[in-house]
Amino acid sequence: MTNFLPAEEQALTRRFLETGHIIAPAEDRAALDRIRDLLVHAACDWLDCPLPASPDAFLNGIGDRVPVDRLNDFRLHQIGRLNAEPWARAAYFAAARRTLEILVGNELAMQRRLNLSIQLSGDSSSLLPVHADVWSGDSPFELVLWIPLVDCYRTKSMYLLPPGPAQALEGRMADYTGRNTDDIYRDIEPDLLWLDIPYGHFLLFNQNLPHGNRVNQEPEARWSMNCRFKGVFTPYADKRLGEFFEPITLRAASRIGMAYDYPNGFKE
Ligand SMILES: O=C(O)CCC(=O)C(=O)O
Ligand SMILES: [Fe+2]
Repeated sequence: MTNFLPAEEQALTRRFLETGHIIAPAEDRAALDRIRDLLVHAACDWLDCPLPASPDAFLNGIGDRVPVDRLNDFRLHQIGRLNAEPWARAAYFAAARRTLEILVGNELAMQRRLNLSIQLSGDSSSLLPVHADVWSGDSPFELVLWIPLVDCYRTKSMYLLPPGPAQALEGRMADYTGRNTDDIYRDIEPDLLWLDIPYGHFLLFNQNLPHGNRVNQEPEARWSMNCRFKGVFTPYADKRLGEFFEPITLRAASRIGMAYDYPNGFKE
């Protein structure tokens, strides 16, 4: 295969293909801090409390202020506030723009809503069992940009099955017919990568690989955001352009081509 990518882009590509993910420092740290501040402000409005001296300690300790039975209300409030800010998606993109351009493309479609996940220590009510997004209506051309708002490690983070074991699992998938996802989890557990992602970093991963989370056994709350990106002209599955995805970096030639109509009565 011809490959005119510069050497450093080829190296990143190889690493991503081999491991199914990249963890790297945010490319625009101020943009990420701005998102975190927005969520801290929104939380303080909901809780009717003063702004904390340490956003990090406040977010990690949110379980002391929000009871589990109000967690979903709280999370929906936070997501609403996040997506109401016109700048938030641009800031999210800025946190990993260069890496997305190398691994996905420079004409991108981005999910229209940012997702937010909050997992309190010991809470089993909002777990995602092992899955690949592509198994349930996502296109195999999408990557997920996952950004934590607190340090995420061990069970406070998510796990990913790397490409080798994932391929082996796909080969014996028929064996699991009629069994549940816990059976799959038990079988793949020794091969799982628990991704260690400190605040200030992003995770970009291949959602065709099995992934998920377990009960957060660490003492603090997990806060993470996720959002999907794909090449704007790559095939779509259930999540459509205009509904779920929106183009964010269309180039001149594409805009010209999309707007072009052959002249009236034109025949070859
Ligand atoms: O945040 C997690 O633990 C899982 C996220 C996930 O499944 C996704 O973003 O596709
Ligand atoms: Fe997923």
